[in-house]
Amino acid sequence: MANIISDTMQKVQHAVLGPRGGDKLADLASETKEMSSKDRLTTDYGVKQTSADDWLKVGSHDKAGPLLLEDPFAREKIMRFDHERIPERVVHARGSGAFGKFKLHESIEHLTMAPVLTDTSRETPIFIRFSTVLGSRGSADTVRDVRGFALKFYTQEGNWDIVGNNMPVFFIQDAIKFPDVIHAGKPEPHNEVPQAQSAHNNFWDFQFNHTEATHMFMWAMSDRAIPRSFRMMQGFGVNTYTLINAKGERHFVRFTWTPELGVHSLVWDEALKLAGQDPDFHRKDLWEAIENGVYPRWKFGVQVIPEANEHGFEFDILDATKVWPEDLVPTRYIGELELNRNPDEFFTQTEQIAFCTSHIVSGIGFSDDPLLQGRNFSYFDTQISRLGVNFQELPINRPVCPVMNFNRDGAMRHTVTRGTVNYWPNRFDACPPAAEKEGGYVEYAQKVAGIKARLRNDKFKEHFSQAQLFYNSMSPVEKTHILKALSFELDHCEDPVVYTRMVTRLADIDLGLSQAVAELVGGEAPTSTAHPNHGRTAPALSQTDFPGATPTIASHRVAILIADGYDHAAFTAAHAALTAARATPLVIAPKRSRVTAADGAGATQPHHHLEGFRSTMVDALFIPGGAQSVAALAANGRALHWIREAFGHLKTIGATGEAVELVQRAIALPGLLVASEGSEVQDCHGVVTLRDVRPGSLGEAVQLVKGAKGFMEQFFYGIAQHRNWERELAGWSSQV
Ligand code: HDD
Repeated sequence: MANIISDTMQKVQHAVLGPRGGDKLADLASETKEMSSKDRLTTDYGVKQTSADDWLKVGSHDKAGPLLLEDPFAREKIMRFDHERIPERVVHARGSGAFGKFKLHESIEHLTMAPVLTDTSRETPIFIRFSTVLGSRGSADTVRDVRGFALKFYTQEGNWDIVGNNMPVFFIQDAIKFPDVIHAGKPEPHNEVPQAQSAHNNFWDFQFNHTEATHMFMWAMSDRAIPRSFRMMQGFGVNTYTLINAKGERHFVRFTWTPELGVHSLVWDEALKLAGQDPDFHRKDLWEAIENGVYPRWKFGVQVIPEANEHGFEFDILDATKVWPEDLVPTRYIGELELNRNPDEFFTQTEQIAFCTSHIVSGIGFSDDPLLQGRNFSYFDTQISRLGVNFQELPINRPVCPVMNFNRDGAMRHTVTRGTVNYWPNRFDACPPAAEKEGGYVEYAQKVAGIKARLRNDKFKEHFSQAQLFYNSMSPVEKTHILKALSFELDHCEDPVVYTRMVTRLADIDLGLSQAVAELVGGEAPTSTAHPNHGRTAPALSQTDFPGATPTIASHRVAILIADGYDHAAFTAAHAALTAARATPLVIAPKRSRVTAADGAGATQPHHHLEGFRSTMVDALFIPGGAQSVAALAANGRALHWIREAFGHLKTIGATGEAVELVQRAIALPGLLVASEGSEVQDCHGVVTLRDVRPGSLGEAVQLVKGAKGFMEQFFYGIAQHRNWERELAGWSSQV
């Protein structure tokens, strides 16, 4: 019997470990099928089919009669199709993800015994799924919403999930409130309106009535809620976990990861337009970057508080509506996350992946954070209704380490376990629990005492201080965006009770803000407040103010606008420099048929035409000269709109030769001088121009530095800044 058990163990081990032990991709490959022309069409039960087109019928070849229900091939095909959909996630339904790895650079052995955080020789396979929260599976990517940022580490000691967001706090403190906050945000029950929006009566009614949400709704009204890319978001585990070291000591911990590309956002008008023009914008962006080999990376860090300091802060460190400000608890970056492979199939990988906050490995523990404790129940439960009780056997969910226990049966169980016993203890001593020294999960012996009651810690009752801290820490531009976002959202609330009361709530954050919003949306402007703004700020809350961003244009999309007769030399130089910098140049012309250069110097096949693609889908524009090309673009309303819109969205625009006047004409703002003269490069608020182009005069973008002399350096510097905020501060962006 012992042999049978160990044989079974080996088989299971092989099945879960795959040919290269511990490697998730190898594990998945062991069951992945490729389709080729050598394959033949079969039924699900393996019988080859001779027709893919005709249902079995009674009749003749010139008069086909009724269909026969007897046809097993047709019935199987239709039945499988009828059942293709599974319930979508009740929240975070819209999402996409990728595979990658976690590399630990610095061991935190003094804090935890989890090898994933102590063994620097390891690379741990990961899968990350990004999502919006409120919208259903088919909703748009760029809506204003919190973004889910869920990590699954396939460690050699079992799966570890951090089910995080791109914002460090949450709307509620206790999990019992989750259905309320979600019902309030989802489409309203009477008419199922609106889709994927917080801009409606019920959402804001809840925010007013539920003051603990105040801090979080400020994050949701900030630029963090309209990211430029999943690759440009910070991630946060939000909840307070614990780390347990080999000495049995415990520390409180929050997990944070910060993107190499910096944190960047869309502008609101762009986000609105993209929702219609390219609803899959974020999904495609992630896919494109990985396919182009520009792998997204995040520095992975921990904020740590020793157990003895638990009560040393003015806020409760177990309260998920509060950040641990970086000046009080700095983040220590210890490793790196990288995404480097797109999924093979969306459904079986991105859709079927199941995250559970309760999935932790030894050396990591929970805390008494009441949000986390409730989440631990909810995720496990929801996977059972979405995927079934055997959800952990699905290829994307199964661990890369051995799995063996006495859990059995249930719908769609497919592991076959040989042996005569399915319980512990058993007469064969089969599959005993592991000792701690064998890697068994070590429970921290936490002292717990008290009464049984519906309790809430006293410090949880303060709801405005960190909302103020967040607002105060924003740059002037970010503050303006929050004002506009609140004004947009409250304008969508038709019930005066909702928007007039919300205006008074804003006074608990900042009197000036509440007065400005009141003026825009209606409602009486408050003149005093019970909670005056304390004026304090904290680092790393503003997205322009956090460590780790290296200026780069890698993976940025740059449109090159041309028509017949374009300047081939300038075009080629820009195209080559962009490609060398690993940006993605996209050639856009009035038509998607070959465009010929001036003097027959060459020809180019555009990627898209001006109507099919829009300026919202790129990060910057370059327009080479060429009299005929520029005249054609100047006579094309859509081309002018491209330039104006990109300017309004604060994007860098580069123009050479005759295109300099085109840009001047398209933008046509008094006081904004974009035209350069002669061979001098001019950079006017991110409009970079060079009138006289000579061979080699565009320069190469070696460094992305401000005030560089060459055209390419200036242009690339602008792109790496993402947006030209000066234009917005000068009021120009809203005038074009
Ligand atoms: Fe949640 C999904 C993040 C609070 C209940 N949540 C879900 C996902 C993310 C988060 C990223 C999508 C995972 C995926 O890609 O499959 N949720 C959070 C964060 C929270 C949070 C950062 C606050 C700290 N969630 C929260 C609470 C509850 C839930 C308090 C319930 C008490 N969340 C769920 C869920 C979901 C979910 C209903 C839906 C789909 C799923 O779990 O797998 O169980």
